[in-house]
Amino acid sequence: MTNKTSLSNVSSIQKRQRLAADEQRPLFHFLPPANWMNDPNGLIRWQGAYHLFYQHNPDNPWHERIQWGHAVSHDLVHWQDCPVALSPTEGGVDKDGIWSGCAVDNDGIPTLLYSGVYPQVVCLATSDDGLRTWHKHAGNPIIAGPPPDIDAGSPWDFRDPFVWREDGMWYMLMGTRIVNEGGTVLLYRSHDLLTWDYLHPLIQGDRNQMEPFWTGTIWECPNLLTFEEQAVLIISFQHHETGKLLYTGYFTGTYQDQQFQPESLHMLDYGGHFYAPQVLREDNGRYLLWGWLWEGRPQEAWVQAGWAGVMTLPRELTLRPDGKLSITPAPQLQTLRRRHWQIQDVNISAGEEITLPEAAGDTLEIAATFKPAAGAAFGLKVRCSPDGAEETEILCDLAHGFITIEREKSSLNPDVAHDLPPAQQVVRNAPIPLAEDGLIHLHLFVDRSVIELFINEEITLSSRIYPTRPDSLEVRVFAHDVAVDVTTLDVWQMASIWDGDGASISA
Ligand code: DQQ
Repeated sequence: MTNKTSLSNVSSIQKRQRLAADEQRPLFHFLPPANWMNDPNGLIRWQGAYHLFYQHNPDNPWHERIQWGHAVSHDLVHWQDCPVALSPTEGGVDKDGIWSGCAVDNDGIPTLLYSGVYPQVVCLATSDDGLRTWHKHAGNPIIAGPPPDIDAGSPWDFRDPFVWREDGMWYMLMGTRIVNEGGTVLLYRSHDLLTWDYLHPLIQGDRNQMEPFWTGTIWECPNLLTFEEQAVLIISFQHHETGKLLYTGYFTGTYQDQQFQPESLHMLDYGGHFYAPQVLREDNGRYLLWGWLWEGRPQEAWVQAGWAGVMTLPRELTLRPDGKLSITPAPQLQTLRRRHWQIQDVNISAGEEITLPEAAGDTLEIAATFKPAAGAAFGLKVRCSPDGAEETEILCDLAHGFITIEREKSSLNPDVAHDLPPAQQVVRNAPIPLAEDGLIHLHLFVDRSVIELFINEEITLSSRIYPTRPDSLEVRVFAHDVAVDVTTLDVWQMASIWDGDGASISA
């Protein structure tokens, strides 16, 4: 059994305590004790516990000489910090950073496959003490670069191994690009995780393809999800020439005989702050997914705050009959629900805006079901100051066919960007997923500077907001020109996953 106490780390508790008074710091989302975090890595369930590794700079709140942070949870909700799992080795092939990768169970040996930089190569590490400490393989790198027939640039881009077992063999996806062509995912095969044969590109992007949206010029962090007949390939898109991280999408399709046949391409999350997710396959065939929520304020603010980057809540992914993903918050999160308010069967007249009596806060779960008439525009407002100077609007606009998180008035801080940069405008407005019953279910989590919105269990929008006023706590429901029926609206105060001093609570 993994020993919970032995994995706790006193200095990480002190770091958390030092930042605990920061009112922008989420209380029920995972984030590191301090400093920088980006992609989730190495998600694995080991002897019942969930292990979450993540791209981490433990020394500063910016992306530099990245290491693998590590946390463990026994309930998927509360996390305990573990010592940093992997750090660069002076003079080694990972001397400049330990970039993204995955974890597998190799017949009882916990094994990490990660990207060493620079140049970008694949490395391996194992643990013999229950995932606490890691030994890098003496023969690293196990893959020294892209295959010779792939022009992945100079220096090449070749990273983010995603590994699974299939018919007694190991398979690996690698994110890369082909110069002047587009982002690409390569497929490899091995019998022992150490010696790898390159098979072929699993999928190749076209840098000129604009529909349904542009997929950039390099593809990162591939994840292959297999369901009975269908498969889903998740990819994060970057514009290599500007270094701009764009957004994450997924291809529906089929995977058979080491070939992926794409059918359609969809956005995985709208909202503009979500990137580089990774999945963990549960024994019941369901997938859990975490993504990185980056900051929506300038780097000077990260430095001042002493931290940057948050993990999403765990999301459950299943396959819908149309081959697309159904996305819902993991049900375990319900254990954080505390004080509860509810309204039922209320008609909001055209032009009306109602402040919910008592149901206010900066750590809330809200589940609202609307029965809209055609052409209605309605929604919720959260983190509202009583005078409306600060507010964040979740707008469902049926006439124009989109749902958005409007952040124009989210923060009175003039340094906070109110809108997304041009390259990301495609994730600003999400299409409205229509349910057979015509209802719209908004499932919203507000956690101080984080908003995660799930719509009809299909579309998600994740955003960052930075209200400045301590009284920006009210919740409102509104209708524009056409009245709307609110069938039910539940609000829960959410408990913190850390104790009063900001330290981890044992699960
Ligand atoms: N982040 C990692 C890379 C990955 C990128 C570096 C995506 O491995 O491609 O921190 O955010």
